[in-house]
Amino acid sequence: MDPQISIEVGQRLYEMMVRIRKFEEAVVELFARGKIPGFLHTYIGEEAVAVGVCCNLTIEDKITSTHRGHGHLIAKGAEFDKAMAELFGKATGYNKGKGGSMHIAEPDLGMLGANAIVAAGIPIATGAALTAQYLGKDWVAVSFFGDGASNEGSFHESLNLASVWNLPVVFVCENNEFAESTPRSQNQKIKDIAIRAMAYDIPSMIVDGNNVEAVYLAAREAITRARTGGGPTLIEAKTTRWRGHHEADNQSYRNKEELKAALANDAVARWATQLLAAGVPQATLDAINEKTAQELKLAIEFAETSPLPNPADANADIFTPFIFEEI
Ligand SMILES: Cc1ncc(C[n+]2csc(CCOP(=O)(O)OP(=O)(O)O)c2C)c(N)n1
Repeated sequence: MDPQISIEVGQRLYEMMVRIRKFEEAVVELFARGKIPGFLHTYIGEEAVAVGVCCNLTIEDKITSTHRGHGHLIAKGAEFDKAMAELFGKATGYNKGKGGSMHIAEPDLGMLGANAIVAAGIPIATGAALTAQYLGKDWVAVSFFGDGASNEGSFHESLNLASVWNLPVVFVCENNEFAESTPRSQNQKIKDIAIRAMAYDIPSMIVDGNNVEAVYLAAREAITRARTGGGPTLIEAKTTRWRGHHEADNQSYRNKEELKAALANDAVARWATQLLAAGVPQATLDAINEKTAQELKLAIEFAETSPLPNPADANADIFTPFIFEEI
């Protein structure tokens, strides 16, 4: 374990990864049983990225997420019960069941939203960083997005403005080498996405996204730079998506040997090994797993027994209700 990381932080990193892993494993099963409507894109295999970054953030800091957003939400401090209820489409969810898996948001946690539109969170984070600068707040904004998203115009426009205006924003590219079923080699010629930052005179870092310690330390540097007036950074985290693009995708296009190697390179197991070597007792890790499993069990019961939203409330909490009234 790197000496810059205390045992306390190390355990926190482990706990947050376990929280995401267990939540995602549960929703996979619940989705298969028809409990969760819509599409489900899981974050299994990528936990170390959200956790390594978000463990450096305060509740005031803002993040934007993607269609693969549960991990970011949990890493930013979400409670399982309201998150699970939202995925079930229940009235007790974070967004009263109107957001669901791909549009879940909780501004009180600084989580400005998952987003079904690829790359749409990047300008939102950039705008949040502009807000901080304009209002003289010391929060920073972090945008999580995929390798595919880095081909979108909004990625390039956001990096350009963030650079020109020296905004307190960190761009975190979760490079899992796939955009849906398309391998990156078919839509990008560059070896590393980090190189794109050079075009905007933004510093960049490449990290092993399966090494939570490496992500944590890289993010700490980038977030400190942003918070102290040093402007934006692009972090490229090389990671692996374990499951299909979404739960209806059987991944027939994937190289099975590569996938097997990725499963053997599990960030959660790797970090557990490091913690044990640093002297953390196995019983402590077991207790974290047990506590998380208990909380999850209660959250599933809460979601199952919660009411669906009242159709009469369909126009509440939205910006343009009159449009729906006129239709
Ligand atoms: C603007 C836009 N274009 C296309 C899509 C369809 N789509 C959904 S997810 C996805 C792939 C995104 O890949 P990446 O950004 O690498 O994220 P990952 O799924 O790998 O996490 C695409 C093309 C979309 N939702 N929005």
